[in-house]
Amino acid sequence: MTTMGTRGRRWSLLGAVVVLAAGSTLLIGAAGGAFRGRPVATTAACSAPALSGGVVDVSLIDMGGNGSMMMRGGQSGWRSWQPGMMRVAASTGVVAGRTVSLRVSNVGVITHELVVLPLPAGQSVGVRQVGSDGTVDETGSAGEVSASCAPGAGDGLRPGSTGWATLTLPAGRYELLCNLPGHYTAGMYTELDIT
Ligand SMILES: [Cu+2]
Repeated sequence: MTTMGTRGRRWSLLGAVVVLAAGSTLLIGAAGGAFRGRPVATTAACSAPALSGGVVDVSLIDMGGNGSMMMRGGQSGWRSWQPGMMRVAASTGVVAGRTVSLRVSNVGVITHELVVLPLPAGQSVGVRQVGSDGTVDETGSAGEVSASCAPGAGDGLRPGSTGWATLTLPAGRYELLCNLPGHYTAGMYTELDIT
């Protein structure tokens, strides 16, 4: 939570931090080229700049890569993920005020993302219909964090990296979820309410 007293100072630091974040992205891009062809277990750690509004820290968690421990009945790919093997953990389930910043860290070993979908009245998290491709319908998405060491949408939040987004959300209930194939059914969802 940001107090009025620290807000001004945080904003004054924002410019410098953004420059640093941009530099980190360039370094990671260079590292990706150097290590192309090798499995990338982690990427360089990075941190988000100062963020406005109510800040929610989100961790994306998995119990390991697509290896033998994740296999089910000899199946491979997303169908091998079992419920409970992945998780979205948020630092709070309720934010007061419509400006919400999501600071999302991938602490797992495979790529994830975070999508914000409004929850229909009376609907619980984790019950959306999953298509044959292992994903849910993102129609009506209120935002996404899926870039490594950068804000907003990208090609996925790589292991060890952080992404972020500041959203203006109408009051209501939302579901934060990872919509990579099979990750929703593996347990990657949680509720965030805006009051
Ligand atoms: Cu995921």
